[in-house]
Amino acid sequence: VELENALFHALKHQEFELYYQPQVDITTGLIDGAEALIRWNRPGHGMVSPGCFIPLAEECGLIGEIGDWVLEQACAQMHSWKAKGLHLRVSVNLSALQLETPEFCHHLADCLSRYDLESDQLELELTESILMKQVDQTIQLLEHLDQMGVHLSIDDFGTGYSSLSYLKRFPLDKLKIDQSFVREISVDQDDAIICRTIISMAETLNLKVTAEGVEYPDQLALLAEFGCHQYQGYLFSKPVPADELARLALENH
Ligand code: G
Ligand code: G
Ligand code: MN
Ligand code: NA
Repeated sequence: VELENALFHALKHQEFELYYQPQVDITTGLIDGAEALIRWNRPGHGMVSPGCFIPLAEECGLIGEIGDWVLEQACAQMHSWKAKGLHLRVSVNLSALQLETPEFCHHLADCLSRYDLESDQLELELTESILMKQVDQTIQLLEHLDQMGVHLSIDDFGTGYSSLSYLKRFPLDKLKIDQSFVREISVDQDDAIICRTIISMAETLNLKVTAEGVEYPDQLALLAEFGCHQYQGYLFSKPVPADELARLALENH
């Protein structure tokens, strides 16, 4: 309960901040997007990881407001980057409860238009468990988002239970290979095969692939060989504050 109150307080007193991790085009080596990752600068506690407080926010019903704040903040950031000549696509992580809110699409469209953004500048990251929850309803919703022009990706891909037949039915743009498969890609033959298989399946389904958690050049070299499009990871940069991301993107062009 104490933590719950602290979360509520954090929303009101702007203790949240979005960090951004570059997404790098493997062929060109250029930054072509960034994933927004929320941080909580809790007074007296330092930076608190979302792994700790997002599950709690989901339980206590604050995830709706936090999710709205994240969308608003990400759009405001893209707007201000645009003014500096930086056209970066930002991807935002969603919780299941956000998608279930009836006004979600409306709120999203409103946010994009208030900040004068094209909808294809925004990407939404969904997990397999979100997608598999109520498949038919989810497909309808995703089709609406797809028609709006928003990009859709599956986060932590490979760790859930999505069936291939459903994958084909969702209007997706991208799969993000979970970092657990990337970690030992150069030493574990099974992980290498899993990555290669995801990439070739994605090609068949006309989806882009982002590899997550890339820390070493030999991991990147294998992913490049398998035809992976994009990567994120400490090899290029950890998640950084918005100004730092802008600096990285401007010097990398
Ligand atoms: O950045 P870090 O690796 O600590 O993130 C931990 C987890 O928190 C990841 O699973 C990530 O998807 C999740 N996360 C980060 N930011 C957000 C957010 O804005 N909304 C939701 N729902 N999850 C987030
Ligand atoms: O679940 P999701 O993929 O949204 O969460 C991404 C998480 O992975 C974030 O907490 C981010 O800080 C973390 N992360 C990003 N790059 C790397 C990396 O190269 N290595 C490791 N171990 N974690 C990473
Ligand atoms: Mn993510
Ligand atoms: Na992920």
